[in-house]
Amino acid sequence: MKKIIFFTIIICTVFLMFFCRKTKQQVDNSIVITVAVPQFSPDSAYYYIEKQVNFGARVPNSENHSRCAAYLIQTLQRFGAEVFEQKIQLQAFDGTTLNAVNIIGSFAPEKPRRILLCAHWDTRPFADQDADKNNFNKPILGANDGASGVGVLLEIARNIGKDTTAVGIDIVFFDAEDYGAPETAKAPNSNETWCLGSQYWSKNPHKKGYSAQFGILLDMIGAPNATFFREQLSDYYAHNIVDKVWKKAAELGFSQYFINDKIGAITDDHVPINQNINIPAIDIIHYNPNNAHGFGDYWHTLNDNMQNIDKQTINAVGTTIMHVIYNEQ
Ligand code: AHN
Ligand code: ZN
Repeated sequence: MKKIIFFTIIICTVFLMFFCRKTKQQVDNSIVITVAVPQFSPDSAYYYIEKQVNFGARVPNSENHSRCAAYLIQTLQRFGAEVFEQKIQLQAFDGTTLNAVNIIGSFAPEKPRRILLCAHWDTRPFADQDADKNNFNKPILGANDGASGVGVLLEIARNIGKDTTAVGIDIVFFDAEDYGAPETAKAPNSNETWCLGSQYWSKNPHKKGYSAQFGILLDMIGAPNATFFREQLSDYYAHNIVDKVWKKAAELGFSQYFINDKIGAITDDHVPINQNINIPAIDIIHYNPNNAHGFGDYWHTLNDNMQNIDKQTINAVGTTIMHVIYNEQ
């Protein structure tokens, strides 16, 4: 009988070790806490990406854009988040008034210690990097540039709704990131024409006095064999967060995606977060050093469709973020 109990315990332990990937966390020199991290599902994340792409291009002021907003709000609510809809009118570089909406899903909103996870959900109105000049004024589907970060965050939201994290989590989907002036427009201060939704939110957060321990931005995180580097402004404002995330990715065996080398500054939603609301925030963004513009071949082209999404890449990013947030106390 004792033998049976003994073997049952051994088998259960092995089973648990195999199915729940746990990570050990050193709290001080003596106590080691083991945190169970739920399994990120790349299939589920892929589905949330495809759902967005199936609305068509999500350019502000379009019908597709409104329908996608409703889907994102409803999905966050279904996962148990408290959802804030920040409806705003923003001026694009060309004078167009954009009816934009930042969508915020808060988990455990009463907790004072918080982590901000974000991505932009709009897509670019111009495929101005397309090989065919006739496509320059066509909107992009943004499977990677837009939907990938949002899809991975929805899958993370689904998990948090079931198994709560020790800290509170705010998931923010920024609008009007990608309505920036094309190079041909020769707009003055063209950097400021990007990231309009996050510029607004960082000066007018959904809650007065809002803050978080740190922020992580996901941008173009779904392409096959994507590479993420230590972006200069992330390293400048949030060096220890870059370290934390890249170290966790390496522990999990994802070093072929998370490259421990530095690259130059990228204008993205983490910049206003660092500069205006003073939350140390990093950008995880696909960078390709072989391209003159620095991004993937699909970038701002009509090829940014579902063929540009790879389950292994979204798994690497989603699993890494899950391990980071579940280990935060
Ligand atoms: C600029 O093109 C200035 N920044 C890249 C940020 C971006 C655009 N991310 C996605 N699309
Ligand atoms: Zn873009």
